[in-house]
Amino acid sequence: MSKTIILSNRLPLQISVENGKLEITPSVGGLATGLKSYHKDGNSIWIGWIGLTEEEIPENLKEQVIKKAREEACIAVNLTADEIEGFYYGFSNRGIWPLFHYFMEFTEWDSKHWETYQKVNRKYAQAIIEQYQEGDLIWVHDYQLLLVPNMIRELQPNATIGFFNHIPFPSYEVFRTMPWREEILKGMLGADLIGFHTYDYERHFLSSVRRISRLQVEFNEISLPERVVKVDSFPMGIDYEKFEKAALKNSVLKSEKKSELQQKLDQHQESTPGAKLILSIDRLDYTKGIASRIRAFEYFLEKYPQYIEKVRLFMLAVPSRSGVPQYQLLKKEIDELVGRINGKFASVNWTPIWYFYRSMPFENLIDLYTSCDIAFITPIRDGMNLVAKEFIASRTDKSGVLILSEMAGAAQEMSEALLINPNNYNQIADAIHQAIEMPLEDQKKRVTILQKRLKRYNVEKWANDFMNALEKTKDSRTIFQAKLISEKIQQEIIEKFKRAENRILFLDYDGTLVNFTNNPEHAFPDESLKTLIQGLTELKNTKVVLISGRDKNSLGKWWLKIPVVLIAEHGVWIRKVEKDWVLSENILNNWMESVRPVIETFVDRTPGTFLEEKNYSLAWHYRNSDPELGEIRANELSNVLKGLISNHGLNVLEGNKVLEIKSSGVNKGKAANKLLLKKEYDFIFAIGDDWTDEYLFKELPETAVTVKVGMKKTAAIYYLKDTDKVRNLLSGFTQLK
Ligand code: ADQ
Repeated sequence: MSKTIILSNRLPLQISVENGKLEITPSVGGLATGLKSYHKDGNSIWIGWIGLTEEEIPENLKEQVIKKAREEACIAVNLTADEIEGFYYGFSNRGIWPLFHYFMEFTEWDSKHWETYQKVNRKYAQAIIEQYQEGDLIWVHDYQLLLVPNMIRELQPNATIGFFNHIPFPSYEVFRTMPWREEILKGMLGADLIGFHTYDYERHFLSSVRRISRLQVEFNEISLPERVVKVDSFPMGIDYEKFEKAALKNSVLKSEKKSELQQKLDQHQESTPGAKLILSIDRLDYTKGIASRIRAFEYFLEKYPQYIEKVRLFMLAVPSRSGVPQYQLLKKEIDELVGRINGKFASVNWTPIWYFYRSMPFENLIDLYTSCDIAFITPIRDGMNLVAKEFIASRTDKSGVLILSEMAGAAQEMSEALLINPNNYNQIADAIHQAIEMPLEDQKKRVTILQKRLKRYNVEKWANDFMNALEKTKDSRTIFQAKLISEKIQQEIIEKFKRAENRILFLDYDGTLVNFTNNPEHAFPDESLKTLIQGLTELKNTKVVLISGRDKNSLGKWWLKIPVVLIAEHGVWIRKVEKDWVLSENILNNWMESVRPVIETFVDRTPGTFLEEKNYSLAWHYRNSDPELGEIRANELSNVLKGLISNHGLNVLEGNKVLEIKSSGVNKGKAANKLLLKKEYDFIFAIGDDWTDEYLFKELPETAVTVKVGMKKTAAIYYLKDTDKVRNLLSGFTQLK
């Protein structure tokens, strides 16, 4: 039975050695908490690090560590102290983490860390390969393992691999500053499905793929030569029921059964009736905006002094990444800030901030979530933020107000919260004021709507949605694979070719026989291509037709001495062997005068684009423009032109990074058909890479062998990956001589 293999940097459990014995505790952190319930219920194994370096595990306990992990369906990856330093503290947390959260001033790029990052990613990939069996689904998590998907792909090309990024993906302008940006994207693109929390992160990622990897992106699909990668957003939910149940249980506990913390909280409530408790919980991380939050709280007390002695901020910061200098500095900054503000406002009976720097057991988290009046969560950047969701799920009496930063991914689903900009202290102060004064009815209304949504989009749904989408990528791959020309299919096509008595080959030029170049004039045929085509023309009863969108002059010049039929400008011109060019249709070009200026304005507005004037068509090329701007402008121009040319017998053709306007009576399909009418062929072959070739594929009889170059939607029967494979197939034909 096939299984799911989950891979994350850390396992959902942490093993420590206490007095020579192994202790197991659950890991904190969003990912571990979120996925744990999925792992528990499903047929899955989880691979990751256990939190102890190889050096820290005593020799005599090593076997036991493996066994303990196994009991939880976990496989431990062993990492040395050096590896943790370079891979985790170094590249992941001093490079990727600050960059992806827009803290560019904190990024440190070190090639040694990068080497370790690659080495450790390979270790994780290897651990997967050892467990992998055909049919398994692999789900890789987060920014520490960005290279793993492609490393697995290299070893298991047919594996189904999903990748989920738990932190933001920054805009192209930020991402491009990374020294190893191409390698990182290549690593991620090894996956079949890439998931983000929000559409914004997805959009940023696709934009980087377009601009840096220069790959074709259509909506949310990226076309690689041999497969398609799907990108989507899956906002992560929480184990709603777990929080709801725990909160309900808490609410009926007798006072002597209550935790020490809960008793303290109750005492506070009793001693200062009417006072409000504001809760703040995060890992101690500069992205969480803890220091700004404290300053904003200070600003609030200054702006609304009537709340002095009536409001308290309960701040819980979980120790995190204390091996990274920025985190040590932050800890110091927060200690000082809390000290200063408490000193400034405290009275005999009241301190404004209660600050705790430690992890807390789940029961105490529930105590806090249920006892406070307001949750105050103001990250500067946060991929999602589960604390905000957990707070809402725990409010079983539907009271409470959530103040949430609009920079958290969660804000996109939680518009009933009081959304604030974490840098705007005035707005935050007003939000605290509004939260304190909010009537219960209003609180209940907001919490009810939020709960309904969180209950439905819980972590289980999140994981299932992702896994279903991953499963579906299998289907599309089967379609591509079935049609991909394997050795065997290639042999069959060649055999068919051999048996035929009259053959005709329609070969597109750019992107099919030669690769694209930045300047179309540089894509002239090399000697080996000329030899190949010459070879084809020398075969008996074989007509070779080069059918292209190019102008007749370049084609004619390049193929002067080789006896091929040339069709230029998608069928406007035809040059038979040893004949002159003939206009194949009675085509008008008087429309050009009015369309040319429109295209020229687009050339002016879009750097890197140019207008090509052919005899009977105008082409706007945007291959060299900024890819994103190019696509936007191409869409715009296409719309403008379609409006302009309707009822004029013209057509806008969308080619590979080119828009072409020409008479609608002309296309490659019609041009090819004319040749087919004159003679019977028992082997018709057509190959091409873009939309203009689709006319050809559709027009030809069903018996024709039609081949698309690259994995894109097509009416062709087969695919080939690239121009090398095309040449290889064609040279198979020539070997019949
Ligand atoms: P984190 O940055 O770790 O996660 P978050 O989503 O808030 O942030 O998750 C924190 C988790 O730790 C919560 O489940 C919370 O209950 C738990 N926790 C907090 N304080 C605790 C304490 N004192 N003791 C024990 N547990 C505590 C990363 C991204 C987020 C993203 C998640 C999930 O940075 O943006 O939401 O992954 O994708």
